[in-house]
Amino acid sequence: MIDKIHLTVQGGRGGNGCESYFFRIDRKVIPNGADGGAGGNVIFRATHNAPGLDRLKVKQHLLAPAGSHGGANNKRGACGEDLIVQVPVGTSIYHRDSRLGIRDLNQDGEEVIVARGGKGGSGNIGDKKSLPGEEGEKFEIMLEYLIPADVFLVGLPNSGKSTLLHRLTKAHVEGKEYPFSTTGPVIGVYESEDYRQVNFCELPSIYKGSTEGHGLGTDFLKHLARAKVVLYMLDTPHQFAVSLTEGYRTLTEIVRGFNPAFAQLPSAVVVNMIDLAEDPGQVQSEMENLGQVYFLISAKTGEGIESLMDFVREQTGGESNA
Ligand SMILES: Nc1nc2c(ncn2[C@@H]2O[C@H](COP(=O)(O)OP(=O)(O)OP(=O)(O)O)[C@@H](O)[C@H]2O)c(=O)[nH]1
Ligand SMILES: [Mg+2]
Repeated sequence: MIDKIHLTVQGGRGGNGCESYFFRIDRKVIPNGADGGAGGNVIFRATHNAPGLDRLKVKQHLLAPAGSHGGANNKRGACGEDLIVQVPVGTSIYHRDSRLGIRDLNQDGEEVIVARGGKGGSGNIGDKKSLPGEEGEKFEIMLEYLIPADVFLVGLPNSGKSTLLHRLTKAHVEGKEYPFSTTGPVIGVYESEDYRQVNFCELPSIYKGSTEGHGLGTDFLKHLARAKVVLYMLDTPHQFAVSLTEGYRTLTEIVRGFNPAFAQLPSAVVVNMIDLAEDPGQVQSEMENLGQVYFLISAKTGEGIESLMDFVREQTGGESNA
């Protein structure tokens, strides 16, 4: 999945104004050249149906159609059509050099004019001077797509994130016996009894080696910028950590190291596979000592998931992110 691309966008050129004269029978010369039409704008529109940004990679220079030239006999040039570029909901647009934000497109149907078309030149009608059309605005821009989910599952390898996501959202993911089976972010929509939707996203697993370039790296953590809640997933057998506590510390340290602001996001610890715990009481007391909001669940049997979802609903209350 490509989630960052550079593009050049340019509004259409305005049509030229026309210089033309009508020679009346009484020999009077009347200027009748019309104005050129304005060039089309380049507009970015967010939609849920848009394919990823990959498609835009093919054409890196987007130019809106020009306006038509003005004609004789007072015939105005037609305006150039707007060029509408569909991007997925969750796309942010920046000026490439200054990194200044132009707009975050977070709603279906939201749109922004990024480069305006040039004005059409005036014709010589009414004794004006006829002028050429203006160039359209031209900008170098950067598009970045961040997954617009409310709840992100961040966890150790094989901790059961896919299994939980599948159980809650029927997303097309399956829990697999081997670690790192999820190689890119996976999105699923949970629908509560009151028909409110909560968007979930499983991120690929992280563990101690991730920051040293092992596993799948950490680049995907950038998507947390849109999170309302982060669920840190651990598993009672703690295959990828010395202990649950150490596993939790590893996860939060990696996230904080990636972006200190992410440490402030609302979060909870989810200890999965409680059905496999030899001593659930011991797990509970270890979590009490951690001093964080925690849930003991089994993504397999469903145990504990109801109270986890009460918490999620409370944290994501109000409107969904997408
Ligand atoms: N007993 C038990 N097994 C579970 C539970 N949750 C997941 N599993 C199993 O644990 C294995 C790993 O589950 P996944 O859901 O793939 O874990 P993940 O965190 O998505 O792992 P990766 O993305 O591959 O790193 C699978 O074989 C699941 O069937 C649970 O609550 N109890
Ligand atoms: Mg997975």
